[in-house]
Amino acid sequence: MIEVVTLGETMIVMNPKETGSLKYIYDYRKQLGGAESNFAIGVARLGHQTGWISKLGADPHGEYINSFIRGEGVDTSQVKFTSKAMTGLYFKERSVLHEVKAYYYRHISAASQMSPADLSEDYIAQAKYLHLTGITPALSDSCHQTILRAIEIAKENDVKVSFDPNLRLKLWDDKERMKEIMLELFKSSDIVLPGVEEGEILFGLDDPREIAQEILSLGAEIVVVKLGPAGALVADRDGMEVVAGYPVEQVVDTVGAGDGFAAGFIAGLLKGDSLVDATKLANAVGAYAVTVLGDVEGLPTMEEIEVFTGLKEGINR
Ligand code: KDG
Repeated sequence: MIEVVTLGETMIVMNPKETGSLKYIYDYRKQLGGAESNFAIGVARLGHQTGWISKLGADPHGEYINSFIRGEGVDTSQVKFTSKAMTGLYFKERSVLHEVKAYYYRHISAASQMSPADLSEDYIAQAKYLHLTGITPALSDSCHQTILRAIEIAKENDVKVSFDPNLRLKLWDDKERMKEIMLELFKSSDIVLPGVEEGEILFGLDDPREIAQEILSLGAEIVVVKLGPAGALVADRDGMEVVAGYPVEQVVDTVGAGDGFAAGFIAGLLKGDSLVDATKLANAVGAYAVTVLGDVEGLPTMEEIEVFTGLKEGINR
């Protein structure tokens, strides 16, 4: 049985081998990334059955993405291929001016053509959690309708909805519409996992406690506000607590860390952890993920997390 289902776009990632303007970059490492499949791979590496719903181009990039994700143990039986549109693509750029800048080539991509008709009710209904992000409704109106339908199915079948706003400002022409849609999605989610910056953009608040309170008052049961290296604030109706993060000496790539965080949190809940322990696991997975180049390559197994957090000694030779 699939315990966690997620839905969203995955793209080819062109990761430059050097820093500086893309204008002068000639060598890239081809990888892949998509918030929801990053999350699915994260949960699978932590030992749980996961399924990813999406649409890919019937092209070599789509085949590569599907094989990679399936190879990580994620169920891809609900992934559809279309010859009418291409698999999305994005380039990362690193410079001293900013950590990572994304250049997207995903307008009218295959995934942006997902529609509610692509969903199987039985597939979502079998899960304990449905995980969604704020990227999908930014892709197209039909993608927005698709996640609303997925939420409806989840609600009718006692599947908990977890939601990471994952605001990608480049994807929204109308920022007011973005806010409206995010608030609507907060209201229909059981678990919301925002970052502090997202709280600032959406509510004009920079205090994590106030951000959590605001989202709880909209109806969510659990809110976890990510605080970067400082950890996270976890809140429900009974209280709030800051859970310290894990220090990382060498930060290599922060893209995908938030998805790793969400994967750790849901994997913690699946194994029956308290909210604080699930947040500890989330912090550890997020911290581990930033030590490796790539959106998914740094997502750890449970054994790696046990060594990383000092619970277990690693045997290297
Ligand atoms: O959270 C990481 C994602 O942002 C990255 O893998 C690519 O999905 C992506 C996006 O839309 O930026």
